[in-house]
Parts: sequence; C-alpha cells; structure tokens
Amino acid sequence: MTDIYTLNQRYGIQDHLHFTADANGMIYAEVKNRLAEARIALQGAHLLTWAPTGTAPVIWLSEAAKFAAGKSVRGGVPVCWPWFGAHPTQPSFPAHGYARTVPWQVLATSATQDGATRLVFGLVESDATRAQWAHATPVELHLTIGTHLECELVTRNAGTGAVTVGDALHTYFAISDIRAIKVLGLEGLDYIDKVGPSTLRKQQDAVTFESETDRIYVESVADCVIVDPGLKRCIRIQKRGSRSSVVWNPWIEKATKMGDLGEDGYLKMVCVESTNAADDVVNIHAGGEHRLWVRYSVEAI
Ligand code: TA6
Repeated sequence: MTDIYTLNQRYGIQDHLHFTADANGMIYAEVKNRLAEARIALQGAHLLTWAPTGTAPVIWLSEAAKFAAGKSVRGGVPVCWPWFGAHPTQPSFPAHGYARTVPWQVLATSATQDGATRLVFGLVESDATRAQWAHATPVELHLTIGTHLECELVTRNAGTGAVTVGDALHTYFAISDIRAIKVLGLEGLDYIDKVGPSTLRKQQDAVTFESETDRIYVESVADCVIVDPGLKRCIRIQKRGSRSSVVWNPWIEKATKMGDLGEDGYLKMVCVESTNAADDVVNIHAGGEHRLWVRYSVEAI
C-alpha cells in the first residue's frame, strides 16, 4: 500500500499524522502533535527530523541530503540492519546493511494518552533483500514521537535455526559546534579507534572533538549525554539491548569527500549511535527476538 490517499485513510490521525509524497514518489509520514514535530521517510523507516515543541531540532538532517529510491539519506536516524559496518564476507554488500535503503510499510499508528504519536513500520522483504539475507527475520521499527523520542528496532527469528544480527540506530544529533560540545557516559571504556588502522584505546575523560572521530565503544551500557553549551542544552541518550556505542564525526576532509554534509555541515552534527557492533552482535535463537531501544530527551542547562 503506497498510495497516499489510502495511507491517510487507514493510518492518518487528525492533529497528529498525515502522509505526503515528493516529486520522486518518496513517501513521508508528517507528525505534528501538541508535543513535537517529526518527519519519517517510509524508505528505511528513516526518521529525518524531530523537534519537541518550542525546541530547536534535536535530530540533524544535512542541507545537502539526497532523497532518492535506494539511496541512504545523510542525517536523521538511519536504521543499520542486519549488519553494522562492512559486511563480514561480501564486500559488494552495502555498508550498514540494506534496511535503510529499501521500502518499509506502515503497520500501525496511534495517538497516546499524553499526546504523543506512535508509528510501527515493517521492512518489506523482496528478492533483492533475500539475495543478501536469506533468513526469516521480520524486522519492525516502533517510534513514539513526543517530548521524548523513543525508537525500538525489533528483530524476530521466524526461522528454524539461530541467526546472528548486527544493527544500530545511527543517529545524527543537531549541535551548535562540534568543537564546543562533549559527550559524557563513555569515560573509562575501551574503544576501537577506526581512524587509521583499527586500534584499541581507552577513553579517559569526556569525549571531545578536534579531528575525525570514529570509535566503537565496547561494554557501553550507561546513558550518554551530549553537553552543548552553545545551544544551552544536553541531549540524553538512554538505551537497552545494546552494549556498544559508536561516536562519529567525519571532520572537514572526509565530510568534503562525502559530498552530502553541506557547507560546514560537519560542525553542526555528531553521531552517537546505539549499536550491536563489533563483538556485540546478537545471536537470536529460533522463535526468539531482539529489541534495540533508545530514548532521546532534551534538558536545558
Ligand atoms: O558509524 C560510523 C560509520 O561507520 C563511519 O565509519 C562512516 O562510514 C559513517 O558510519 C557513515 O556511513 P554511511 O554509510 O552512512 O556513509
């Protein structure tokens, strides 16, 4: 079901949610309730923007982001699934899996008692997806759009044998200036430094940024907090179902090469990703499921 009229008839909610399409046929869920606004592309169930009412956007979207079928969008909350990073054996398979570049469908929508909007999306399997992943593992993304943003990636193993999955909510957060912020919650942890040859290091204090940063923190289970004096706010990242976190900023040289971060876009974003990456991949037994859950909230400072 991808025609806008039917989507709005079946899943639209007055004062909460309606669906639109752009000139390329990309379909979007437009959420505007009394607590927040958000926009989600059906491709990839990709949350593009989220701003609690009266608050500057919390999720960053590149001004140079490209919206085209089969192409990942720079920014928002990309769903990385069913592997994180490069495919372990197939170099031709897309980095971070295929989930973020294939169609998802709306499975359910509702308004909550406190005024938030709930949406459930399901990945639409196809010959193309099965060619990269033959397992019977239906995957859903559950979103709750309100004063807080909750995202839950649910993988079910409907097959007859165990399956190993890597995944992530690869979230881009909007900040005042990468040189002025710090990230708390990772102090004392080991991390795999992916800038240059992979090297295991230990995080001493808060994470600060003065060059390209690409790190997989292991045994990371505590909340992370982005402290942003420029915007006079902190963004708290709570999570369950993940024991690794990735912190990433491409800095100027890589950002320029990537071409879709916009002019100085790298200064205005930081990725703090809740992941099942590196050794933290998850083994799901037949009939089992895995839930990767995050909750983002904004606190004034
Ligand atoms: O999560 C960090 C990372 O793996 C970086 O190495 C960089 O590749 C980033 O993801 C963006 O990846 P993408 O495939 O979205 O361009």
